[in-house]
Amino acid sequence: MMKNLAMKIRKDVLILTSKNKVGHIGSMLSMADILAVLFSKMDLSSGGDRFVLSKGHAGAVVAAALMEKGIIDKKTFDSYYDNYHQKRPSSPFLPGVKYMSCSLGHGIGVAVGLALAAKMDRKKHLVYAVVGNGECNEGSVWEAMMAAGHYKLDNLIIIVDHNHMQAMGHSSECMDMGCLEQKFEAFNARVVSVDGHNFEHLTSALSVKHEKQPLVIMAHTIKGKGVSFMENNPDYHYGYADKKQLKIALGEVKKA
Ligand SMILES: Cc1ncc(C[n+]2csc(CCOP(=O)(O)OP(=O)(O)O)c2C)c(N)n1
Repeated sequence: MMKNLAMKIRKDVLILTSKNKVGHIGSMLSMADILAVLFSKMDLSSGGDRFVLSKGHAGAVVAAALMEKGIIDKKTFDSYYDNYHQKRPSSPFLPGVKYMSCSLGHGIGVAVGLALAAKMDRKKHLVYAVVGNGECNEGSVWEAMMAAGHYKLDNLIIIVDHNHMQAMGHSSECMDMGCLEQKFEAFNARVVSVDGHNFEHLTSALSVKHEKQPLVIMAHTIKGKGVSFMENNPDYHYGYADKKQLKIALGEVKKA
């Protein structure tokens, strides 16, 4: 079921970005499996769990997942890129989504605030945030993690879409951060490392116990996953599929 959901999400964003001639398709394909698992587990009802997308440039993939879960309709999804820059960071457009960051490095800080507020209000909902590995170059990520550890935010779950790439290429060459797991651990997070395209690994990681600590799921992924010529190809950070490529890409995604 989740595999099918992920396939539909990939198909949706390939078509949408191609039609609108907008980039970041590689960033979206790398997190499709994460969202398929996460949105199957999360309470997506109003007043339920909260979601923050810190790597907001991939926001259309969240809209696709919400559409496939029946939360938004196709018309809303199809209009995602209309007035894009006004809409992207706002929550009413995508229910349950509290924040989609345009400027990288702010999502965890927002998620920490939401989790802390939930604790203060004695609310039981959980706060989930997806962050990019390149985004972890930003110091604000670590300031936020310092607070998450200090306040023992065990209602906060952060998933790092660790595709080992960022805007201009491979992270080891752009800005080598070494072992990201150790860095999150140093801020008192419970860290689990998984294959971010393995539905079972992702599902069990979401159930790991993390008393008095935030949980960080380090999801090792492939940028552009599912389309052979997009995988690990920096051209598809800012790129999208043209008409000819779209046909091939959709064929590959359906077959996978
Ligand atoms: C503060 C800031 N600097 C630069 C950018 C431009 N930018 C958009 S996406 C991106 C790379 C992000 O890499 P990563 O977090 O690894 O996400 P990926 O797309 O690889 O999944 C950059 C530098 C931005 N949006 N915000």
